[in-house]
Amino acid sequence: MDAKNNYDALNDVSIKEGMALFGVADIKETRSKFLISPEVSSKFDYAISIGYRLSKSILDTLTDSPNQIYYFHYQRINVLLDQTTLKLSTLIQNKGFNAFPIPASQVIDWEKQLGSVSHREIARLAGHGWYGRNNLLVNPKYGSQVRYASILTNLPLLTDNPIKDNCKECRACISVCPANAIGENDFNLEACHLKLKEFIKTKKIGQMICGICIKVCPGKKNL
Ligand code: B12
Repeated sequence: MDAKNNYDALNDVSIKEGMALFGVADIKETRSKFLISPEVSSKFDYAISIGYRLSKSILDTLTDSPNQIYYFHYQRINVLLDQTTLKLSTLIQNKGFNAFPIPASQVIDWEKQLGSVSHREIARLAGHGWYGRNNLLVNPKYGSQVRYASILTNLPLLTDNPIKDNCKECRACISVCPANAIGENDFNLEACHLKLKEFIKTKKIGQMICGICIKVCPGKKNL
């Protein structure tokens, strides 16, 4: 009963903060793969995954590369995600448990381009979607138009299950990728990475972003 009450209370706050998705992953099997030390990760059995849905209207302004309004939108979403993980962490700590909020977009290893945990893998385990051809998590309702953040915790919580689905016949992302990084069943991360570095120079965007494979992946039941 505690696990359900805790889940519902945190879900309510997450919705009030503007999140479109909330779910909980059991991370006992996965936590050893995280970049944070095992001494830290072994204390946490669960990870909460929250997701913010991007503005369709802002994505509509993208043609073949990132622009300034998408860049600002990206930054503000990261701030909102991080504020929401902090608020949820406060609630968890007030209940006498531990919370380890993971920032939406912090890179720990710059050479290998790695964050401390994979928000995608946590979101997948929390039932938010499947890995798409575009290498992003695809949610049935919102497609890839969601950014995620996570909180590791030992608070007793109900857990969600991964969705068993895939992109099926949809190939909308393959032909539009400016880096030609998306194949039928493979994703060329190096090509994607190089193109995003190029955009930093040519588009005067302060971060490695693109948005094109997000724009064309709106989900099946999107409004
Ligand atoms: C560094 C980084 C990058 C690097 C690439 C690094 C990399 N190694 O992938 C660069 C700069 C190139 C990049 C680009 C982009 N990124 Co980025 N990036 C990150 C960041 C900060 C860390 C990634 C990381 O640590 N990866 C480490 C590995 C271990 O984890 P992973 O990448 O998720 O991959 C694992 C699993 O997902 C799984 N997996 C992945 N694909 C598949 C496929 C199958 C079939 C299976 C079984 C498993 C599987 O296996 C992988 C290894 O364990 C994350 C935030 C985070 N902490 O997760 C965001 C993040 C992954 N990026 C994101 C986005 C949106 C983008 C961009 C679209 C940019 C933009 N915002 O416009 C592009 C497009 C990339 C693309 N199409 O894949 C989102 C993804 C959201 C989503 N809906 O999926 C994240 C989660 C940020 C967020 N807070 O939402 N990114």
